[in-house]
Amino acid sequence: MTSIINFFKKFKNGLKTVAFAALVFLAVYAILYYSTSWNTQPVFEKASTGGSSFAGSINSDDQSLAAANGIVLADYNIWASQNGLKGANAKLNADPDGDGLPNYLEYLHGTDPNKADTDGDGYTDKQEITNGYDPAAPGDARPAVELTIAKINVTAPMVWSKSENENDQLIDLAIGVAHFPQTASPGQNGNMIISGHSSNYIWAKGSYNYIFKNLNNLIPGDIVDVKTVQQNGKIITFHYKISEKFTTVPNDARIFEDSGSPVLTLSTCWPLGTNLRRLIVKGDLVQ
Ligand SMILES: [Ca+2]
Ligand SMILES: [Ca+2]
Repeated sequence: MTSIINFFKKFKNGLKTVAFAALVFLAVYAILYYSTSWNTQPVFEKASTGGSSFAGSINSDDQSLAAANGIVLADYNIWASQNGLKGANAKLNADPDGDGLPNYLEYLHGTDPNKADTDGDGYTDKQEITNGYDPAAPGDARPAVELTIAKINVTAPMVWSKSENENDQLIDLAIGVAHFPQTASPGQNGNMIISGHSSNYIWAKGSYNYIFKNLNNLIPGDIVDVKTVQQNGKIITFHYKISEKFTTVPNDARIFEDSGSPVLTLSTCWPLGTNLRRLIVKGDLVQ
């Protein structure tokens, strides 16, 4: 009988111990739950509406890449999911089709992240973008480009000049500012040279005869925007921050200098009303 009573006493004490241990566990868990960030989801996952496998591959590098390029991760996530990208292949800087163009640029350009040559014209997406062609339109289609310099009230279409011949250039300058052939494309590595009129004969045709007349008002730090519009409607705007300004002779090697980094060179005739010299304004690509 005594042993039965002892058994129940021990059993009762055992229950007390288990109950106590459970209380301690719950208390510790509650403290940790509310005192750590375990209960908070990464910002991306809160915004995510896409596949769950993708969310796990996003890290802080992806988040900063997205922020630097104006990408809303929730939208990117939907796009990645629609294109069947999972795990490591869904990361912003992954390149599942091996065309050299990371996913976030495929997203911005509206190209196929699983197809190196989206428009099937024999050139990879990266080749086309690097050389200023529309990666989502076959053949030699160029994106439409608009140059905007808010400070001096300039907005003009950029003409992709095909010839270095001066007379051909004048035809292009009548309808906008002119991209000098074989120089870098918007946002790409190299020196992109764009020229515009600062003055012209009063009888000259065209709406852009004085487009760069106030170029001399720019100073280092001012911003020039170069907007590209593809046929699929994708718009990407590149920003260049003015770094230097000088006047020189028309064939000065400094105008054409190419260090490989993305630089914009704006050129116009100087002094106003003459063709003697060039006013040169240079800028570096910024985010
Ligand atoms: Ca790619
Ligand atoms: Ca292509």
